Order: sequence, then C-alpha cells, then structure tokens
Amino acid sequence: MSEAFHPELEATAERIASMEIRGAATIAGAAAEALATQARASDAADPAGFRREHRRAGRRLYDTRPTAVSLPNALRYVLDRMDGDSVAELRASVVEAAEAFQTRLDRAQTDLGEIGANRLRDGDTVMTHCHSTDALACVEAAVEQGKELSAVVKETRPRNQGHITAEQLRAAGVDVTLIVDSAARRYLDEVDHVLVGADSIAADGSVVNKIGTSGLAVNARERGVPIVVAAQTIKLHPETLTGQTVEIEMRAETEVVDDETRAEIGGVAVENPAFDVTPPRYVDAIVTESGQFPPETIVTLMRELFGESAARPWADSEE
Ligand code: RI2
Repeated sequence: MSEAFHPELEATAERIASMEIRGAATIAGAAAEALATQARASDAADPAGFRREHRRAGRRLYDTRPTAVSLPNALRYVLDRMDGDSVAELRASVVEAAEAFQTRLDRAQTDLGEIGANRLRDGDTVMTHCHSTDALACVEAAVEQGKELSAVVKETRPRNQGHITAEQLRAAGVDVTLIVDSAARRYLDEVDHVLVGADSIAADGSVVNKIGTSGLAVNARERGVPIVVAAQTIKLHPETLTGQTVEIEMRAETEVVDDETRAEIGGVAVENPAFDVTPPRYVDAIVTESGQFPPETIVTLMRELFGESAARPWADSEE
C-alpha cells in the first residue's frame, strides 16, 4: 500500500469536500486523524518513502477546501512533528502529534468558551450566523454558569447550517427563534450580541466567515450591537503575515438552485461564494483560547504563534 492513500483518508477528504464533515475546527480534527490513520497503516519500505507518502496525503487533504486555515494549520502541526530515523519512529511521531492536536483543539474550545461566556449576561439574546462550534462553546459555557439566554438564529442559505445551530442551542436550554437571513436587520434591535465563528482571520484582523457575515456585521454596527467572533487560534492565517490573501471558496450552483428551477429561470449566471470578508472595523472582539482581542491587535498573537513564516510541509502538486 506504500505511497497509496488509505481508504479512510480518501473518504475523509471526500467528506470534507462534500461538507459532510464541515466547520473549521471539525475539519481540522478530521484531517489530523486521517494522517494518523495513514501512518498506522503505512507499509512504507523506508523513512524517505514514509515521509513522501505523508506529504502527499497532506496535499490530498489540503486540496479539499481552500478557505478554512484550520485545515492547513492542522497539517502543519502534524507534519512538522513527523520525526525519526526509522519507519516505526516516524509512524509513532505522526500518531502522537495527531492525538496531541485533537487534545489541544478540545482544550482550546473549552477555554475559549469560558472567555466568551464572560461577555454574555443573564437574560441576553444573541444572533448567530451559520454553525460554529467555537461560537456555541461560548453560549454553552454561559448556560452552564446558570445564565438564561435567548438566540435569534439565521438559517444561513444556501446550506442552512443555522438549522444545526438552532437544534444544538435548543438542546443546551436556549430559547431559539429561527429567521430567514433577510430578516436579520429587523431583529437586530432585539439582540444584545452578534456572535459568529470564523474560518480564517487575516493579519489585519479581517474575519473570513460564512457568506452573509459581513452584511450582518455592517447592519449590527449601524444598530449599535456588538459583533463578537469566536475563533480559536488555529483560525489565524499565518500566510497573511506576508501579504497573501485568503482564497474564497466558490461552491456548486446546485447548492443555490436545483436543476428544475434553473431550467425555469433560464440562462442566468449563478454564483455561490461560501465565505466573505468582514473588515476589522466592524468587529468588536475576537475571542480566542488565549483571551479576547480587538481585531487590529491579532497580528501580535499571530506573530507569537507562527513567527514570520508559514511552511507548507505537504507535498507540492507536481510531486
Ligand atoms: P467552527 C463554517 O464553515 C462556518 O463558516 C463557521 O462559522 C466556521 O466554519 C467555523 O466553525 P463551513 O464549514 O470551527 O460550514 O467554529 O463552510 O466549528
């Protein structure tokens, strides 16, 4: 099986691309686990073959979705720790790094939740967009502290991840009202916070999150409602430190209109960008496991964590 992808790694890659596995933190954990599966089953003949196989496996995972930086950051974490003089040592290093990554991920979300919960007062109402486990962790921690909360949940077209948020908040004991995306401004006067997650955060504090976040933030600012972004530090995009931009994923038009509707409408273009960019001036705070930050200061944390360089330990496409 040397140099081939393990069927489970291939399945994980396909499930990330199809969004069966979705959400930036969940994708990161799944990618790290897939590398561990590849390592456990590897029959590479020598250390060089093992390294090549895992750099290629990293590339397979990297190519699934372009926007959430948690995916390449997970690959960096595991592949940078691939170390040893024998296949057995290399295998152990990859498995150990993947396990450590998952532990850090879980701990970061718990710590972030505690910090985010401090912003929420008993009786507050939050407005959410899409489904973010980091954002949910803040609400769940506040509920555990005994605070009673309500939520206005945007359905989040085209894939309606707001339904997942509605279900999970309801299960946590939150009073939930589901609205269509275009009703958001009407309800902003009734909420105390806009609370969203992030797929990537750029060095200038721009927040890349589910399409519709930037319009919501502009409207919330106009209404005087604070915009809080819950994002653990694996959402910080190190390549933006050197001026690179974050690629916005364009998804299939079939997510927006089915074939029948498409035929009825006739010859129009359909575009389906999955994410947008909210400029830092519309964001009040970024809540991470290391504390909460005004967006303009996030670059300091990013430098501390990543230095000035962001290596790409996965294989180049021609390898
Ligand atoms: P957590 C999601 O993207 C949403 O944009 C959400 O805000 C973000 O990932 C972060 O999710 P998608 O995978 O890591 O649904 O907070 O396209 O769970």
